[in-house]
Amino acid sequence: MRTQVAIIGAGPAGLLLAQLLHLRGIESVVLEAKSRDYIEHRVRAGVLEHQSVDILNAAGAGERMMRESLRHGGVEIHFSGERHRIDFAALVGRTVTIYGQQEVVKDLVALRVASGLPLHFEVEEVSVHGLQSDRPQVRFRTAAGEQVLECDFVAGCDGFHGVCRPGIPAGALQELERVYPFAWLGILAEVPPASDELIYANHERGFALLSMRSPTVSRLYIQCEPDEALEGWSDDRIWSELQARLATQDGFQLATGPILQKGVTPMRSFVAEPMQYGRLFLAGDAAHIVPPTGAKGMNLAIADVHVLSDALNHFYKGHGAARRGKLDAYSATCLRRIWKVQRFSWWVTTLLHRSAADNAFDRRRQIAELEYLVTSHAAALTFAENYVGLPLG
Ligand code: FAS
Ligand code: PHB
Repeated sequence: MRTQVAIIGAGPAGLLLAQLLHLRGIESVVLEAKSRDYIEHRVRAGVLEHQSVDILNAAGAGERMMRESLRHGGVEIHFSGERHRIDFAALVGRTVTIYGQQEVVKDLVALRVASGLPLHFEVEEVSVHGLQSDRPQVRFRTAAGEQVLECDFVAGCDGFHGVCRPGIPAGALQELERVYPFAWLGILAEVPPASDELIYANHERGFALLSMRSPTVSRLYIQCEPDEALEGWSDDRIWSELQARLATQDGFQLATGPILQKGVTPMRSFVAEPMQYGRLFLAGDAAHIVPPTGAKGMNLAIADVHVLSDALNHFYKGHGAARRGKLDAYSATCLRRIWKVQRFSWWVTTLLHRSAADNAFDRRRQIAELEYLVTSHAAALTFAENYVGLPLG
C-alpha cells in the first residue's frame, strides 16, 4: 500500500488535514484506532474561533455548521455574587461559534466517506518507521492482517496518548509541561441553557462553567480534584454545586434536567518541541495540550493542519530544495502562535480556578484581577482578542 501522506488519527486534526490535502490534489490515507460510532459520539470541545469557522467553510465542511451552530457576541463572568459581560462584538468586532467537536468530526467523516478516499477505522498496532528516510512506513493491523503503508510523509494526529510523539527519539524532543492541581467534572444535560451565552464563574467553592451544544442541550463543568471519583457525584449533587457556584445576587437560576453524560477531564499545559522529526509532523493534541478553560484545544488543532496542509502543498507543487522550505519551518511557524495561546489558556485558568496552594493574599489578588478585567477597557480588549482567536499568520 502506498500514499503521499499517511495520517494517523481521525480527530479534528487528522480528518481536516485529509480534506485540506484532498482539495489540493494530495493523496492521503487516514488510520483511526476507534470505531466511527465512537469518534462521532465522543463529547469534547464546543467553541470555534472565527478563523476555525473560516477554515472549515473553505474545506467544504461548514454547511451544517453554519445552519445549526450558535453565534455568541460575548461571555459572562460571575464572581463575588455579581455578573459581568465581556462584549466581543463591541471590543473586537468578532463573535465565537458554538458547535460541538463531535459535530465537526461527523461533518468531516461524512466528507471523507463521500469522497471514497481511504479512512480505516479500528486499526491496531500502529507503528511508524524510517522517519529519517525519504520513504517512511506506517505498519498496522486490520481484520485482513498486517499492513504496511509506504508514504512520503507521516502526519501524527493521534492525540496526546498516540504513538507518533513517542516515535521521536528522546534526545530529539523537548517536552514542556505544567500539570494543574485540579480537574473538570463535565456533564452533558438534556436541558435548555439557562443563559444565552457562556458563563465562567470564580466562586469560593471553585470554578464553574455553563456552556451549551444547542437550544435544548447544556454542557456544564465544575472544578474538582484531579482524582475525583464520579461515584460520589449524584445528579442532584452536581446540579446543586453548579447552582451554588453560578449564583448571583440578582438571582441567576439554573435550569436542571436529565444528565446524559458525566466525565472528569484532567488539566495540563503541554508542548512538545519541535513538532516535527524527519518526515513526521505532529499536529493537534499529539503536539500540545491546553487546559480547556480558554476553549482552545480543537482550535489549535485546526490551526496546525492549516499550516501543515499549506506546507505540504508547497512541497508537492514546488521544485528543487526550496520546496521543503515551509515544511522545515512548520514547527517554528506553529509554535509562535501556540505559545501565545498557551499563555492565555494558563492565565485564564489561574484567574478562574481556586487552588489549595493559594493563601488569603492570592485570593484578594485574584479578585482584584477579575475586577480589573470587568472595569478596564484595555483588560477586556486583551481578553476578547485572545478568546475570539489570535491572528493565524
Ligand atoms: P484527538 O485526540 O481529538 O484525536 C486523535 C485521534 O487519534 C483519536 O480519534 C484517537 O482515537 C486516534 N488515535 C490515538 N492513538 C491512535 C493510534 N495509535 N492509531 C490510530 N489512531 C489513534 N478542548 C476544548 O477546546 N474544550 C473542551 O471542553 C475540551 N474538552 C476535552 C475533554 C477531553 C476528555 C479531552 C481528552 C480533550 C478535550 N479538549 C477540549 C481538547 C480536545 O478538544 C482536543 O484539543 C482535540 O480533540 C484535538 O484534536 P486532535 O488533535 O485531532 O486529537
Ligand atoms: C464547551 O462547551 O465544552 C466549552 C466551552 C468553553 C470552554 C471550555 C469548554 O472554555
